[in-house]
Amino acid sequence: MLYQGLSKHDLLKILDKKLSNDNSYDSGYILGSMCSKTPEFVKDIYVKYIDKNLGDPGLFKGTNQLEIEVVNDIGQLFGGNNIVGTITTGGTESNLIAMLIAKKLRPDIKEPEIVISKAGHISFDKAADMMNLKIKKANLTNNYDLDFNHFKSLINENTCAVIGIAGTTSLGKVDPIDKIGDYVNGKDIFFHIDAAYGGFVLPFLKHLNYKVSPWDFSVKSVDSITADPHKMGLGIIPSGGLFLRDNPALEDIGVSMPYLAGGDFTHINIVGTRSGAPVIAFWSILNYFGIKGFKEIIKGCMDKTKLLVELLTEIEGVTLATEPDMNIVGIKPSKGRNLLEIDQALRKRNWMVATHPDFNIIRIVVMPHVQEHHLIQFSEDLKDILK
Ligand code: 0PR
Repeated sequence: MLYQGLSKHDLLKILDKKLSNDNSYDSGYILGSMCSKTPEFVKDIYVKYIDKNLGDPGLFKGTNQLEIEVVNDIGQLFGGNNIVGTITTGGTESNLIAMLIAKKLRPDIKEPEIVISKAGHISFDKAADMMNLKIKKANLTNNYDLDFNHFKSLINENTCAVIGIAGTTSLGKVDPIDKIGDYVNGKDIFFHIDAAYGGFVLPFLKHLNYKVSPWDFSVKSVDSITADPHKMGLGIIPSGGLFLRDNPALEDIGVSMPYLAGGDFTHINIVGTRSGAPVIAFWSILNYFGIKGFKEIIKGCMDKTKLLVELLTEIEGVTLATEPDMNIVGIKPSKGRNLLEIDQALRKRNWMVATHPDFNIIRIVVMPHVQEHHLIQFSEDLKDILK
């Protein structure tokens, strides 16, 4: 019953009960999520600054400066200088803003189109739906890579944006971003990179001497990048990021809000009122872990990914969809096995994987909360199910 005037003690008791059937990252059963546990140290910081509103940045000039600083630092990490942008509510909002910019930059196109791989995230379908864009999807090869020739063939004079993916949702694959960059170079087409997942993996993989093909602002024609703190950046939910190469044309993109209490401000976010606390939390996370700390976290995830791959090769009834490029593993049922049946059987044993029927794969994301013993138990259960 509502509005009883309960004490904090009673509220917590009731909430603990009501929320008791939520899953926890610590259980190890969440294997298919791209989000993870918030680092413990940042919780106090987040709560301390919880009422900052970046919808009215003139009131919170310090928080606004911190956002600029975070965007700039990440821009540098992504091989850029003079990078502008915003911390958003997630990859969807970042991708929506990027598509809106692309559309607005080409008012001359009557029926604008965007081109993306078939492995593109659903947020681009949402963008197409909301902004009346035609979305064209390029095929994948047998190894789930982008078929670049098909991709190229979809680009025409109505194309306002092409999207390269640096870490696909289903398998963590990276598109040939330098090739796309070369192709669109000199054409008036906005080149957006969706690194919602890979953005906080790839820079550190490079530091760890993994082979990483160019995916960021080091590719000359890249105009913008989505990269989410609330995925591998370990940020608070919600926090996404949109990073843009500074360009005078961007000045006409936002919406001016002249009546704000803190004074005139131009918004480019989809949302209006937005919390500054995730920005403050992410600034803290970056400065707490540093490059060294992130490298260690990514190394841990990659070591566990290798372990999972080894465990899977010993299991009959499934194969690896492809050699993982990052900490995402795709499992493919062997001939005669059914994806959804395997998924159901895993669910009965509490395992929560991500199932992609369109690619006939089960996805495991080896996030920092996933421990070795969870993967060992999972593969034993999988083996047992497939017996
Ligand atoms: N771009 C890519 C490449 C993504 O993988 C995702 C989300 C997005 C954009 C959109 O990000 P937001 O969800 O932040 O708007 N990828 C995950 C997925 O679809 C989202 C997710 C995260 C789903 C945690 C489930 C979950 O438990 O798998």
